[in-house]
Amino acid sequence: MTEHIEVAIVGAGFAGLGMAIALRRAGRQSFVILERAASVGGTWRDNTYPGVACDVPSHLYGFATHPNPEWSGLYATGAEIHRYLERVADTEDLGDRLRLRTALLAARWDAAASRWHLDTGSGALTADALVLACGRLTEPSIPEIPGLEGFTGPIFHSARWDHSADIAGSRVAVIGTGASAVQLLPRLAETAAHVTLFQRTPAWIVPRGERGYDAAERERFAAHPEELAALRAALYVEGEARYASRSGDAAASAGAREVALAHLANQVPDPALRAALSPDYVFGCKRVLLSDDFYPAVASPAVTLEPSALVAVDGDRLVAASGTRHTADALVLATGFVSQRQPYAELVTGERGQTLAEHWSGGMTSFASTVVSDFPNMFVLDGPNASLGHNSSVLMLEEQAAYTVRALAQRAATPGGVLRVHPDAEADYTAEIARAARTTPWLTGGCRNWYVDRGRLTLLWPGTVDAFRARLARADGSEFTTTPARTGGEDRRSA
Ligand code: N01
Repeated sequence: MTEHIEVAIVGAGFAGLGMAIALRRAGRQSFVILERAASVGGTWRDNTYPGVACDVPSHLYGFATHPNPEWSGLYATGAEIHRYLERVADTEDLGDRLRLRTALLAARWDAAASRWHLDTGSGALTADALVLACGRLTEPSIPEIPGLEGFTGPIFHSARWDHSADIAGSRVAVIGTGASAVQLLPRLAETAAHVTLFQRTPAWIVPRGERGYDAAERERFAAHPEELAALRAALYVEGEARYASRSGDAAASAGAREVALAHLANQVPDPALRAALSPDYVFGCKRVLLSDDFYPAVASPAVTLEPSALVAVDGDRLVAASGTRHTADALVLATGFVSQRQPYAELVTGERGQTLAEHWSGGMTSFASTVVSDFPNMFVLDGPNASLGHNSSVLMLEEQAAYTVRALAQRAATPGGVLRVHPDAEADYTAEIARAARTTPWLTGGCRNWYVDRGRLTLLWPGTVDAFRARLARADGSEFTTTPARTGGEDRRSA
């Protein structure tokens, strides 16, 4: 007999665990979390590059339901966040609901039984509802560069760090200057013989203001949860205020730009190097980075900045778009992720026999950033228009999980009900996003960023977290038709 559960969650990173917590709090116990890896943690399990850390303040980058007085500093390290997520899974006592080493191979809407049929690496199961919490920055983007496969030394992506490769004392080339590169470059510069940094586009970088919490502060947070809650609330307000400078408000972005340029001037005395590190596009168009040690590392004798893209590889020689050739023993690709074409979308087939990837062939769309027409009883977290450039993305997925719980309650009100979001609701929401994004720097700022797919903002939410919460609160359930399930042939059994 095929196992049947109410909700199958795919992915045990922040989103999947957040969904499980929300279901628990709503009294829904019939769920499983399928996780292809051997532990929870998602991005914080997979990214182990030197210097990996979060650029959102730690006390805001966690679940509201699981405050953590133990964070070591204003910004947590990647390993610390991974441990936090493991602790959350333990505290929530997920037990056999957490199916590790269980990859989703295919999910298909079974119209006859009105349920999802899932093939996994550990057998089949059926579910009334499917929650895709697979992450948006999981699949490394490997640039198509002639000769790359023939590079003679160790070569790996920042999110697949090869700790067995002994690159200390080597000449290392780093490709890219995004959030991952600015964190790993200063650490590599400390141990490598030399680092060559290929920068296709300079980033806007503001001071990070890193600081640790001492034992007395951590004890106080533990003893006074109200202080911790007040700190979280203050960090939230600070984060929301940042939206103006990222989204094109003239005064706010001019102020933030000045801060970034002063930071560059303070840390890079050489005018030619400073010019090479100066962005020529609007502040906020790409993710604004936080770093206190990137510029000093680039300005040090340990690093050479190549201010152009890597265009070809010939053995251990790296050819830049400028025509300059560099030699390297090891190559680190800090080249980002495939975000516009999510691999999980290939695995999911809706009621018209179309895959989610086909539905999204013109770019991701949804209603409420969470539900998609022709995919009944399906919810996507961290998918279309759910990313943020100004505040903690955990806040977004908590809102999405709350919306999903509400929708599941609506479904439950019709015995065995099937929720179908109206295509018009999806089209209207997509148009609403397009209107809100039209004049923002993400579309008009003159940069290339991973938020945009063929001229449409498909990954970033063009608003504050408050606005997202208010938008989801306005979704009153009329976006769905709810119909009773057809009688299924199989027995139902709860996990
Ligand atoms: O990736 P990216 P990332 N030659 O896509 C460059 C999150 N994150 O891993 O800008 C030279 O930003 C490419 O150049 P260009 C965060 O959301 C969060 O750094 O396209 N360069 C770019 O510089 C972030 O936004 C944290 O012109 C080449 C870089 O590769 C997201 O992850 C920490 C090239 C890719 O940058 C992705 O960040 C880390 C070539 N041939 C990451 N090809 C937190 O702290 C590509 N590039 C929360």
